[in-house]
Amino acid sequence: MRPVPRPTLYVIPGSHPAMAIRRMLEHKGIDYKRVDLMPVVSRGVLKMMRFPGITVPSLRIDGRKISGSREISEALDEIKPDPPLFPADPAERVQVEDAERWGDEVLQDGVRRILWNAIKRDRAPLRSYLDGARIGVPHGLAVATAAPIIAAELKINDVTEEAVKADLAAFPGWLDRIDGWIDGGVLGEEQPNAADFQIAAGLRLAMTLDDLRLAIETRPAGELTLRLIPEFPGRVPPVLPAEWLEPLRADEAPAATS
Ligand SMILES: N[C@@H](CCC(=O)N[C@@H](CS)C(=O)NCC(=O)O)C(=O)O
Repeated sequence: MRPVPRPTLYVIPGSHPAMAIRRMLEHKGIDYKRVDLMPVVSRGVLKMMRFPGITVPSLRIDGRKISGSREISEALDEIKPDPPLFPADPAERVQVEDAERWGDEVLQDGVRRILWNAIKRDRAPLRSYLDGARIGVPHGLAVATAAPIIAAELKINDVTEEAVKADLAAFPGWLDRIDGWIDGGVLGEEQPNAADFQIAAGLRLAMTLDDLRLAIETRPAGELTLRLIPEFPGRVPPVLPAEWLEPLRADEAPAATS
């Protein structure tokens, strides 16, 4: 019998959905090999390897090629049901799937836009996201030559000033929604589910920005995030315009005492 090859996970350093899948694999005790790809270049590589999508995370496992964090979380439960990433109860499962979808479509995209806008303002912190990554070129060189990649990412992800301002204005509401799910038992139970990992990864990347960290870490959402993902490479010192951050600052203010 031929040995079964180790699953291979394709990631981009600093990718939050890729981190969600890394933690899911670890949670399930699935040994895997990680391949770090450079952003943008990743698209061509995944296409060449005939993955169904051109984004990370993409996973090769049991002879299957799967792209997309939600597709992968579903497949992982089929491949190794224990511990489960989705509840057995159908109504509870729908709630977790809804939260996971929101974490993917709203939070994930918003945090990605905020991060690339910050990197557009100051490219130096990009190097900190490469900690521990093997991308085939020296990290200093990668950052020094990153201008075309940054420009492409701003375009690919529609990172307009308006969109980022709107994301930051919406952020306190996103945190309220997540805290509400924790309160209602959809997130934050002892056994983490797929939505826990998806949302914690989005918030964990957001917490690498000094501009956002305080507003998140003081809340139940922040506690959950640090419990599930204590380590995440990268740090961006304050760089976003103060007026864009006002909605978050208002949220951070301690309750008034009379
Ligand atoms: N929402 C999808 C897409 C993920 C996605 O867009 N990943 C980004 C990295 S966070 C990517 O691969 N971007 C390609 C690039 O940067 O060139 C998922 O959760 O899998």
